[in-house]
Amino acid sequence: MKTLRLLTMTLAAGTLVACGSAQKKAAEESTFARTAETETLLTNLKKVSAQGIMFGHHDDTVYGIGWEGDEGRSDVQSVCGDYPAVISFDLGELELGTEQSLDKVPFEKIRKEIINQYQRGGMASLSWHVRNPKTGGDAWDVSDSTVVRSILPGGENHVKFSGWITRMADFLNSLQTAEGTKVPVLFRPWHEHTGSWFWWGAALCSPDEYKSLWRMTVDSLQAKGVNNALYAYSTGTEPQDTTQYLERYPGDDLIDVIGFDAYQFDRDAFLASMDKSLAIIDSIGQAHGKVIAVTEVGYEGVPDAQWWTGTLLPAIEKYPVAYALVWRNARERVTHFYAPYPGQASEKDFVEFYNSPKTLFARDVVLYQ
Ligand code: BMA
Repeated sequence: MKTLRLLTMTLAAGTLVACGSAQKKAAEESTFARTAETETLLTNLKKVSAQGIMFGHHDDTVYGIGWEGDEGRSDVQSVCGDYPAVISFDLGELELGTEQSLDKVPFEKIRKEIINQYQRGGMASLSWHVRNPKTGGDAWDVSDSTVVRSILPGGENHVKFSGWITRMADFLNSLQTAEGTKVPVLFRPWHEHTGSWFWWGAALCSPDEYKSLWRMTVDSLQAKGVNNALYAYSTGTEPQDTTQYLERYPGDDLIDVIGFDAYQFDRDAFLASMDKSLAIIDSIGQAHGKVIAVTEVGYEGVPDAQWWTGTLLPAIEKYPVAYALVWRNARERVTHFYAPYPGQASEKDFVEFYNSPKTLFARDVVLYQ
């Protein structure tokens, strides 16, 4: 079934070639345009949900349960034989100029794995648990409610934060293959802002300040030559309707993918909130022509042996979701994992999930042709 889908996607991709060269020309004409590969990725993301839902996993190839840094290793690949179609990484603490992220992954390794993921035909998504530029605390430091204002133009931390953005731009610009092709990525900063656990959260800044934060971020990255990024806006499950979802939306000109992050604690509550949030993004996605995704999802420790086909798949399959991504298998906190690994209780069910014609892994997708 996977082979059949691959063929369909290859045929569909064939029709994109002509379009790709037109985009390349457009990209060359404007300093701020995106590279042809980035435009092609966006075009294919818009089509992919007609083929299935891409599976994603955070930090998939950098560590897992009982291992760290093994070349080519992935808990997901060990269980089902293929890599996730989407792998996300977090760039928290890149802004400090240090060598490793807040989760102790060397940025050099992240750079390498983003390029590897591109070369296997999948997508990389990047979140940013950026430190608090005012207090010196971490992303979760919500002790001061003027941080966003302080980094906007005219604010006392604007110059400092501009330096942090420069480091981000340098990293994004450095994502290049040996042949010099810039690798497209999905950048997903300022996430879960409808809650109030990060310094950019709902109770910590006004809607206008939040929107300005986004505009400043994208404008600064583009001004520094970042032309290989798509941008994702992702809330928590707080919005109850489309108006609430869009209250802090920075604008169609800035955003390519809209999504939300949702975790299971109680199954019924999870299913209800998935359905509510999916209906919201589906309706906005159609009205605004945006790709929709479940940007983070999961059930910590996956204690339900049938969770993949019994809960996750039924929750997402009714909607044209491009991808659903589960959080990390923390090697340093062994109960903090969201994907199966060999011997884990949901391993067999995950293989069924993988075999479903509705799910897509790295070998199933054509994103750059
Ligand atoms: C959280 C947890 C933390 C981690 C953070 C950023 O959800 O996994 O341990 O530091 O994400 O990756």
